[in-house]
Amino acid sequence: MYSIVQLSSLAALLCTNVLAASIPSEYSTPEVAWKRDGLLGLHRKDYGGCKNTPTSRNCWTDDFTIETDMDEKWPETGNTVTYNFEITNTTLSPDGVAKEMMVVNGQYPGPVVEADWGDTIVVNVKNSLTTNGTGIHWHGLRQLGTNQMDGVGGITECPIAPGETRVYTFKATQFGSSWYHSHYSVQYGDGLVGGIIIRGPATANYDIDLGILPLTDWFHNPIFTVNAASLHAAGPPIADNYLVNGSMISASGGQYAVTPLTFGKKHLLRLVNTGINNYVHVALDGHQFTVVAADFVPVQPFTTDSLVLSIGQRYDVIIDACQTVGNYWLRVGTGGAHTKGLACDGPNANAANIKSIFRYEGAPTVNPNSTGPALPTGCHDQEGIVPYVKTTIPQGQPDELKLNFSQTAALGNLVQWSINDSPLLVDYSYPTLQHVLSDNDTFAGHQNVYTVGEKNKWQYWVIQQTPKTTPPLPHPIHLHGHDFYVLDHQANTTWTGDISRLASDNPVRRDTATLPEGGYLVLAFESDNPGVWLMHCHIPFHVAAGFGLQFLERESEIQQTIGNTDGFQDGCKSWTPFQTSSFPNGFPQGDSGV
Ligand SMILES: *[C@@H]1O[C@H](CO)[C@@H](O)[C@H](O)[C@H]1NC(C)=O
Ligand SMILES: *[C@@H]1O[C@H](CO)[C@@H](O)[C@H](O)[C@H]1NC(C)=O
Ligand SMILES: *[C@@H]1O[C@H](CO)[C@@H](O)[C@H](O)[C@H]1NC(C)=O
Ligand SMILES: *[C@@H]1O[C@H](CO)[C@@H](O)[C@H](O)[C@H]1NC(C)=O
Ligand SMILES: *[C@@H]1O[C@H](CO)[C@@H](O)[C@H](O)[C@H]1NC(C)=O
Ligand SMILES: *[C@@H]1O[C@H](CO)[C@@H](O)[C@H](O)[C@H]1NC(C)=O
Ligand SMILES: *[C@@H]1O[C@H](CO)[C@@H](O)[C@H](O)[C@H]1NC(C)=O
Ligand SMILES: [Cu+2]
Repeated sequence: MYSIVQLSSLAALLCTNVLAASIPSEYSTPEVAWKRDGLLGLHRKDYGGCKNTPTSRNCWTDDFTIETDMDEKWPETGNTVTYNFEITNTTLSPDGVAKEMMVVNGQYPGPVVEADWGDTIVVNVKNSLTTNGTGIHWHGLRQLGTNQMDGVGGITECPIAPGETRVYTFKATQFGSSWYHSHYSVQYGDGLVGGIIIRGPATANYDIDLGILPLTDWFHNPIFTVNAASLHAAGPPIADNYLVNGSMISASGGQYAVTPLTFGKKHLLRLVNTGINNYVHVALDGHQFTVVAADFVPVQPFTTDSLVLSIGQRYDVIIDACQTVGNYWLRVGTGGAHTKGLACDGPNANAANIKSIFRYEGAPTVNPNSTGPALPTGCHDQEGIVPYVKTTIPQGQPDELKLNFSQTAALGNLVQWSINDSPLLVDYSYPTLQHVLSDNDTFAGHQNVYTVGEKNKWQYWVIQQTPKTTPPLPHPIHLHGHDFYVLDHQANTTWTGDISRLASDNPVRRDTATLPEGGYLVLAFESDNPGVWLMHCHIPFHVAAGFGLQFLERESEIQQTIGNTDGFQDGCKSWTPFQTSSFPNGFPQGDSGV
């Protein structure tokens, strides 16, 4: 019989050995240079014959590996995966407190959309709500050539009217982890979210895929009510609780989420911040995370005790179940002040007790008694991220997007976030894509349309806030239709125009990154996807208050690129009568619409 001491030293030895495992060397090939319009990079040569197994996760199928630049190519599997979503109004109690929610197929979180890299995904979305439209955005999916499938009411579609169905069809050109959510005002905050898994290769090996672990702050009041109040309030709303994988305890009951681990195995866990207001820090007692992807971008593996995620961000991590068989807490901490305050977004009434359980197979069904160091705080992006496929970005001068904040006493202290003095406001019944299809280049004042005309060129933008005109808050910036490169970011500083500061050698690339408090974010993307693409702060209360803009990219090519627009046209035919005649007191848009 082993003593406790022997057991734990055995475990420690096993941990060391397992962590040392890496991509098998027999598959490593020399780095080669590649180039396409304006883009320079290095990757390894693709090769055939290597199969994706627990000891060769870098392989996928013939000619596609972790080295493949997924902006350039992806498998043509010829396969289609189909899901049927029905959106309903349902009472559920994720933390023991009953709440009227809006969910997919009666469940929360919604069903996980799973596909292989290169598959076509079809989702039939039926709106069975009575008094709201809806529309589903597939966060981070590039939607190459399928702008009308991006799911943003007032931009790429008219919302789906009650009783109507919309078919979203798009290709999984990327692989990794993400989530889908309603983009209809703040609706996703009431539960209209779910995970997306696109199976593909990885930069380190694992045995078991645990799937998505969604993390979100949680309001007991209806989210439209919380939003209406926050549009007239001086500080951020305080969330009542926080959910891990759709579950938490509260004074009214509920339960901690449980994730199974198998001793001696390495587990891939897909962390997603599906939240509403909070940055989160996450750590698992007694275990480290080996990070292999940030958003949809594979990264050089690195090991860390904890991770920070802004809303919309994802990390794929490998957890080595090499500790004594037992129960371990996953600890989740919000970004900053746990009371009402502006220093860092996201106070939470349950901040001191946000946890879930990781239970080894064979461990008793009890709460963990494990301990761990205090979680870091702060609302910023995770350090240490190096994209696996390398890219060099030429330096270029960014155009300025000036962020401003105002509260207007005459309008009941109405809060507005503006970009170049204009808070975003979309027209659900006349989306931007309809402008494009009917050759109408006259945009309404607050559509915040920025034209990108060039083909396959780098587009540089700086989002600037100043401590004098905006409360010093960090904002998670998300761009649709593209990954972007983070070239520079500074808190409490004004961009000087010095382009020698910009990162050019393999900068961080992802679809959501932080604009630091009081400062700026310089980003670049390649104009390789004709369409109308929203860029916005992913805090629903902020984008509802106007913090968003649209890139109208290569307008003259959009119609031809997207092809058949019947679904789009039918959507507007059924939406417009709902919006104009179902509300005796007028349609209650109430905010930016997205
Ligand atoms: C949800 O159901 C309630 C009760 O039937 C109704 O009052 C509310 O308008 C519905 N909400 C939506 C968005 O359909
Ligand atoms: C959506 O439905 C909620 C009730 O569930 C209502 O408060 C809100 O005004 C509706 N908003 C829109 C834009 O349809
Ligand atoms: C999340 O919850 C679902 C439903 O209970 C479960 O099937 C899944 O394994 C859980 N995921 C993780 C990572 O714990
Ligand atoms: C923690 O729980 C395990 C059972 O899961 C038990 O064997 C151990 O004695 C407990 N340790 C402490 C310090 O309570
Ligand atoms: C910000 O908005 C305020 C109020 O509308 C205005 O007075 C100020 O000039 C704006 N500042 C900037 C830098 O745009
Ligand atoms: C073009 O769009 C603008 C803004 O939405 C609208 O006011 C105008 O009526 C439209 N023009 C035509 C010809 O439809
Ligand atoms: C930015 O300025 C704010 C307000 O003056 C201050 O609280 C914060 O610590 C500063 N942040 C950084 C990263 O310097
Ligand atoms: Cu924001």
